[in-house]
Amino acid sequence: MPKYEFPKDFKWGTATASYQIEGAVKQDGRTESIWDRFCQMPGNILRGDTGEVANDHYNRYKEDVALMKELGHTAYRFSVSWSRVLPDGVGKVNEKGLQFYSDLVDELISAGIEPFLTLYHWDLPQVLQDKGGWQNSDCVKWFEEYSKVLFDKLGGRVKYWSTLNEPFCVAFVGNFFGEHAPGIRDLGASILVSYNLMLAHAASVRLFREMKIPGEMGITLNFTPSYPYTDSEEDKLASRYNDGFAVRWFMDAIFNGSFPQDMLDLFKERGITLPDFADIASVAEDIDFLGVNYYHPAWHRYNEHSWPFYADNIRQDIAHTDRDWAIHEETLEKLLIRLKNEYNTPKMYITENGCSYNDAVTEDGEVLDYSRINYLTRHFKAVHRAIEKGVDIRGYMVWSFYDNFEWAFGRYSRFGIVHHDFDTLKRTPKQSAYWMRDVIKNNGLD
Ligand code: BGP
Repeated sequence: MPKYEFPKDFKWGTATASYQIEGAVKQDGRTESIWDRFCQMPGNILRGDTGEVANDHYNRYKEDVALMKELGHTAYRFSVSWSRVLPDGVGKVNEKGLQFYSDLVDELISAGIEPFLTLYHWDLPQVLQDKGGWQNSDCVKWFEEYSKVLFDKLGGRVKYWSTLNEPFCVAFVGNFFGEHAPGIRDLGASILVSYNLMLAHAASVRLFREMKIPGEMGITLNFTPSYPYTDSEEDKLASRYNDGFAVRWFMDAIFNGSFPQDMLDLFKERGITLPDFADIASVAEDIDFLGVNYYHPAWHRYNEHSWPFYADNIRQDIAHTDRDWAIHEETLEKLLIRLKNEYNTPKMYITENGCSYNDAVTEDGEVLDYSRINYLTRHFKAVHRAIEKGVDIRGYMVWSFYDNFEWAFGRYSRFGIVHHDFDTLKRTPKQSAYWMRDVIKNNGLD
């Protein structure tokens, strides 16, 4: 028996997202998404990279599923490209595009791998963005229609569904920081987007229940917990605002049907015109699970000139990954316990966790990513501690299956446990993939 044994039937695997791996952007009737458009604008993506080819997963999914099986995976989290399935955003279904996901799901099931499907992982059809995208309140209807197409086709075969991946990134990284598609920099607009996303999420959950789709429905949030840099009251305030932004904003909406009052007050004080949030209470639909994406925490120091949260992000003198993300697994343990205690969360899955390192294949054809094994060991154990303390966690999906198109960093940030050569498209399992195969086999680690 391993020293850190996980619960029976614990799901182990990896996560990916459609635009990051599929490539085939013009194949079989897929139309442009906001990410295809965003990548065309110079300066948006490191060294001008795009997801045009990425891992060519659309044409190589069988090979990929076979490799997952070989590596012992029992779960796989992926997302659907909306513009592949509904090229006009709404209306006519593209049967070929939809069939791809049906075939992928069959392939996974016959390999003994449980599919976890995310409806929306950031690649909105450009035609819908042209109508205002998530700022247009019609997006709730659009998302319901899109959800229905997938429930109809895959309901029963897919048992784990997520509405959205990281609404924080969709709303704020895409519409406030402007670092992701659609590249808007407007705090007010991003708050409206966050509200509409929550309404769309809840509408999709209700539809799932009405259609009596068997299985579980949830959502995936990303968390960047904040610590005050010092014990001063000012630093605590700066940290509290960042916590409101990066933890409580969506958790309060989903579990309490409200947005945090201190954040609403701050936004008003900062002169932001807020929506009326008339339907926010309806967001608190029961979900079956919460997907937790966690990479790193942040430390905040008060700065009266910093807009809008009065905070500067301070780098700590601890180990970081090559994306300069602090390695701090205690935060994950604390976060899971806190989510349970403060929100009475249902069961949770770690739907993303992992690290980027500039891995290369050696002359002997190996990838010796010991730093990743170290990172994952520390985080697996932290999750194990949270489970021992009574948090109901049912699975762990590492980001990512293979190196892929990492959004603004393109191919220049490698998160995979499988190495991907972007020129030859060759997949090479890294040492971490073999190490994880043993963890899965033993359902734990020492
Ligand atoms: C999450 C996304 C993933 C993945 C990961 C890595 O925010 O859900 O799609 O990309 O982060 O980080 P980054 O996208 O910043 O490279």
